[in-house]
Amino acid sequence: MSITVSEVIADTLIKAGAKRCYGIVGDTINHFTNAISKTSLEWINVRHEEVGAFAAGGEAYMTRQLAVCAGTCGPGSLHFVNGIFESHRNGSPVVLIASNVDSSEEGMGFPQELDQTKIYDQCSVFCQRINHPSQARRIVAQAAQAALTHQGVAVVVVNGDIFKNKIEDDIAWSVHQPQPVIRPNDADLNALAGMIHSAKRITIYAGIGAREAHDQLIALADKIKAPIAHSSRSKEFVEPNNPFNVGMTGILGNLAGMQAMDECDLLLCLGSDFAYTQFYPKNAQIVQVDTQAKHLGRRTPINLGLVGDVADTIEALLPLLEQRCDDSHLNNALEQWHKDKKEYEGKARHESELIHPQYLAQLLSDKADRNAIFTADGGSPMVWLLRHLEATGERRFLTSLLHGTMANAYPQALGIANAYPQRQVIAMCGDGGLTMLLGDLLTLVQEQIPVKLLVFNNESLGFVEMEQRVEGLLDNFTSLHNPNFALLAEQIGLQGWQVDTPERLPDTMQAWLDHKGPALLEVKVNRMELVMPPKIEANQVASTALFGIKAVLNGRSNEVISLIRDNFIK
Ligand SMILES: Cc1ncc(C[n+]2csc(CCOP(=O)(O)OP(=O)(O)O)c2C)c(N)n1
Ligand SMILES: [Mg+2]
Repeated sequence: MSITVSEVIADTLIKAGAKRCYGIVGDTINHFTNAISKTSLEWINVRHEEVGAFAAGGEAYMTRQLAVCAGTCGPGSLHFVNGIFESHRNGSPVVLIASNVDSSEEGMGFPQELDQTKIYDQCSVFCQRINHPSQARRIVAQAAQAALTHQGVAVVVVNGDIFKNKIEDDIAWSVHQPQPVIRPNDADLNALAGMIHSAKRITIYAGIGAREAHDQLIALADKIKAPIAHSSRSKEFVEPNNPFNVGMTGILGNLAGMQAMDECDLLLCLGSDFAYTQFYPKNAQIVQVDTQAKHLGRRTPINLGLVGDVADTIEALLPLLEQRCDDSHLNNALEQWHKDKKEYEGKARHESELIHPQYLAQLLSDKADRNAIFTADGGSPMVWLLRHLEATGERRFLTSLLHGTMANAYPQALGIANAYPQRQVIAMCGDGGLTMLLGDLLTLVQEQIPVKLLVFNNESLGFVEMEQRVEGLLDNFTSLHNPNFALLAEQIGLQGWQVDTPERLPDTMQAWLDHKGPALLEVKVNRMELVMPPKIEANQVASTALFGIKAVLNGRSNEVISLIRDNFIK
């Protein structure tokens, strides 16, 4: 049967489970988008391709199904790059159809020509060109299979003219997605059981690899009386209904999580590739279990490295373990965890005319649906999400924790809301983050995608301001002169609210959440807010004090007073 390359690509993606394709039409992909328009693959017309990449990534991250982006040659396909990096790092199965100039012009410096494979090779699990029209179904099937099974982005580069070619499509290339059991061999499991039996104080550190292992983690923790600390990305999976949870370690973490790791004599890192070497214990034995052997021992020296899926490995390990009775290490950690939670709750109270962002996040947690889906911009919104939003088991969270980009929140929410039209989808935006990619608010309006945007308006690049102050620098280039975001939203067809006093916040937030379509709530939050790490090092205090001295000398003593009052006396 004779069929065009465009039709073959669309059909292969649909058969692999893709529901939506995000992008902007034009020259080299017009035949492809024309083919899509005759299929069930929905085209979502964004205003900036970076938003399209974040949206596809958000959808793919939450559903673990394929989402697609497509772009024109040169700048059109180049614009996806930051959002594609995000998906590459967080493991979302996205396929990017990147196009290039016609084959007859390639290599001649034709306008808009550029080599997409050189760009995308570094942020993909698969990056290939369709060199001959007959390869279309085979290459796209391989791309989809790589994205789904290696968890990341697959890029297929196509010259504009190739899309139009007619081919005989008579070989049934298709996509395979096996679900193997992965566990260490018996000798390795026995070695692990031996280490567990000889240890006195065991802590579990659970990463994103434990996302399917909630019940197994708890069974293990109960058997060996171990507190469970978790990475920021696994919060949504590990925290709910977990009597062994003690929170997180790291700069965004809390004291209980940090101490549970510091004070153990055996640390079990399960499905975690936590990058910050300084937060691993110095005097403990460390065991790491990961499905990828290349991750073993790359963040800290380890005593035993095992290849396994967390759930499969725990299930095979449990019969080899004896029930432990001594729960003193566990109880110490839990005691500290309850203190940490009280401290967070204290910071989230409002006692003055200022709206603390912690209070705002806590109120959101209390009011949002039990199965709401939240995204947060890189910057301080990400911190407030991790510290103050309750994980219920049904709630889902996504922030840019590995790529660390700004402006991810509402673009990711845009894709997520397409995939889950029945659920509340809430984007926690920085004023810097929102304005970086402001244009696609129009897409929310045009497509009537009911994302709820919460803007933390602190009139600054607050996270960086905090970094600069902690380093003892005077804050430079961090101020933002903002519009009234609520009015701006109204102008372009979103429902908008602005709140600047704590009293009006609860009712307004309720009205915003209850609104049926896309809606924006702008809240003027306190600017002088430090993201306090779990343990304040002497050198941080010293350099923050240095900021104080510099600020006073520069006639900014009011700011020093605010900083101290809002962060240390509250
Ligand atoms: C694309 C990008 N540019 C710059 C940075 C560096 N950066 C990290 S957080 C941040 C400030 C974020 O400001 P805003 O969105 O207003 O959030 P806030 O921290 O003020 O709540 C900046 C500039 C980054 N991570 N990503
Ligand atoms: Mg800000």
